[in-house]
Amino acid sequence: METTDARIKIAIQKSGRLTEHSLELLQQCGLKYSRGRDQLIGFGENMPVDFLLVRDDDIPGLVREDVCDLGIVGMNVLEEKRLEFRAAGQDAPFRLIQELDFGHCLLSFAYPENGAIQSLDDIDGQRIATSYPWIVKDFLKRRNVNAEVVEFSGAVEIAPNLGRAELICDLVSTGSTLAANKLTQGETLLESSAALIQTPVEIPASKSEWVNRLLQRISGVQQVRESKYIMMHAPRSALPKISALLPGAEAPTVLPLEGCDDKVAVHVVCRETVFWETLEQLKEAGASSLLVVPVEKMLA
Ligand code: PRT
Ligand code: ZN
Repeated sequence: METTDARIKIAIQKSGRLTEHSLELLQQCGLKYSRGRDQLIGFGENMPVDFLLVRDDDIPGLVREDVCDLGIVGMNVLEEKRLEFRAAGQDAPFRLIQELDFGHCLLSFAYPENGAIQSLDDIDGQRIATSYPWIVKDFLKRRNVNAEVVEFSGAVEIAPNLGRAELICDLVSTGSTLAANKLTQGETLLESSAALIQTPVEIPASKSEWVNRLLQRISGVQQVRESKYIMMHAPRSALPKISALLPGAEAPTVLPLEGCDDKVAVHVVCRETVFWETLEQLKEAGASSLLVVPVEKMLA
């Protein structure tokens, strides 16, 4: 029993838009795993970390009930469940650890093209089809709008054509589903991405070391994706201007250049995307031999 209790369980989506990214994130944290015969559990081989593959809607509940220590799920699902739990008198059902850099989408209203509804000002008394009834009701209440919410579990975008609703509220990423159904995107209620959550229950000492390690590695993986290591030569006098141009950089390392008194080598880690424009500005400020290389691992 002791060994099972000390293993960390992470809930991730079984098959959907977040699955591949979630598995990739765990792999980038160094996890090697094998899948159970039923494919519903992944067993960590080199860390005391296992994952459960489940429907995304079940993830907040599994983490809230401490069946899983951690979970990766969309902020849209989290917010919907948070409001549902709150209505049942259960506050703070899970701890949000950090937002992740995948699964980006918007939860927005959408109206039939060229129809009577063109904005939220026109929706009093109308029916809204959505898979996010709690978020929509909460939004309408705060805006003092009186509209009816019709719950749909999927294919929300066809509701107006079926005559089941006058407008919809659904997730949008590229916008092509709305366009294909002749719907125009309206006001956005929520900007979402995947997020990492933790159980509200205190992690037992037997697990806490590995939970902390894993959280630190996940945070490191997220930072590394944007980070770049920049190297350049620069006149000593241009250093203040160059430092100011570097996005999200810590103090640079300045190294002497053999046989060159007025020029130095500057090395720096930038924690934000480095655009061509920044490189051009650095060059204008006097930098030369600019080199930008990706960072593979980072431990703050
Ligand atoms: O089976 P399970 O319940 O686990 O999966 P699911 O069908 O509920 O979820 P899934 O895999 O579709 O999405 C999982 C998560 O991905 C969502 O909860 C969001 O956090 C995130 N995500 C990001 C999206 C989208 N983008 C998205 N575009 N989820 C759904 N969509 C759908 C949207 O509902 C609409 O039908 O894609 C369509 C719109 O896409 P575009 O590109 O045409 O605008
Ligand atoms: Zn789902």
